[in-house]
Amino acid sequence: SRALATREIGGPDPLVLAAADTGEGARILLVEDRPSAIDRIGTALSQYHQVTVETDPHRALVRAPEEQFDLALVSLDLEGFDGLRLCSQLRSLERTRNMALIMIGEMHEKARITRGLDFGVNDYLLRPVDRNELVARVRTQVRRRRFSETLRGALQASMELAITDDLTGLHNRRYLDRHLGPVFGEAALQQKGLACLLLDIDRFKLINDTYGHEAGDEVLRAFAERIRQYVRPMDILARYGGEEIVMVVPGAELPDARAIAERIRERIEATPFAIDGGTRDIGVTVSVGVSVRRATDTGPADLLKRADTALYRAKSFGRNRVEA
Ligand code: GH3
Ligand code: MG
Ligand code: MG
Ligand code: MG
Repeated sequence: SRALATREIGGPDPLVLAAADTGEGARILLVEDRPSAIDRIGTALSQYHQVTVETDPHRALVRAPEEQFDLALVSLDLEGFDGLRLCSQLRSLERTRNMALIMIGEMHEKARITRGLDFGVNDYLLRPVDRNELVARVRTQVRRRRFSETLRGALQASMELAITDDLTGLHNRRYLDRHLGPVFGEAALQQKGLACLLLDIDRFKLINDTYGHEAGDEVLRAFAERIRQYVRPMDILARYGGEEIVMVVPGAELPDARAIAERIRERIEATPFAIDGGTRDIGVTVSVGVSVRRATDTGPADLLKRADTALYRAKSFGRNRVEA
């Protein structure tokens, strides 16, 4: 997801993309049961888009979320079915909520058409459908839809970037600061355990000095990747400082936390990191400061402080060890 974020952020300006978009090549679902209209609309649109015809509105409701269309054209006067209801259902389904929607109706159905526009159908066409108008309205909706998807992607990527550490791909300090409070509060409320592991590479400065900063970076990335393997979905893993990683484990009491820390410590010690494309092995050890939530803690800062103190102890007792 980091690669994605970087690409999206560093990529072309969405506004430039939108201007260049021809609005062609969309996946379109045509929900229509009149053979003459299917032929007329299908033929016109097939020139520019990939058109799927569905005469059965019930089937359309199943297919639309599964097949991810960019746009649906829905007839308002389907045999025995309210096309307006289909539109409203498509609008409320999670997977079709953002799909572009165009109604096809008769002049005398203006009241229903207005209701449709009111709950979010994007546009409409009146019968007999004019070919050029059809093509133009579809193109406009396709472009609008793509543009908003691009913006959505860019926004999500920038939000991800803001909480991600560039070097390791782990969450950053900002993420930790924002999430630890709620996690701590939840644990306190439920009177559940909450453990904090502060992991710091031993004599990392020496690794930089010996092998160079680039190699140091590589070791850091590999270190983060290895620790990532010990994390469950509900845990928080963040780069805390230069070569320190913090791991927060909801539900864990001291024995569990110690065991996790000890497993990681052993694993780091046992297997050196292969760097420079596997041409060089660098042996590393890690010291871990462990703390668990206490009833007297007033906030996450107390928890972090004790982990830090424990880490300091692990360092002064000779490193490559776990202290709590
Ligand atoms: P200790 O066992 O006491 O932890 O010794 P140490 O050398 O690991 O500790 P110290 O905190 O004194 O030094 C950490 C070093 O980590 C210093 C800094 O240059 C280096 N460092 C911090 N961030 C990065 C980084 O992103 N990349 C690289 N290569 N080095 C980093
Ligand atoms: Mg240090
Ligand atoms: Mg260190
Ligand atoms: Mg350090």
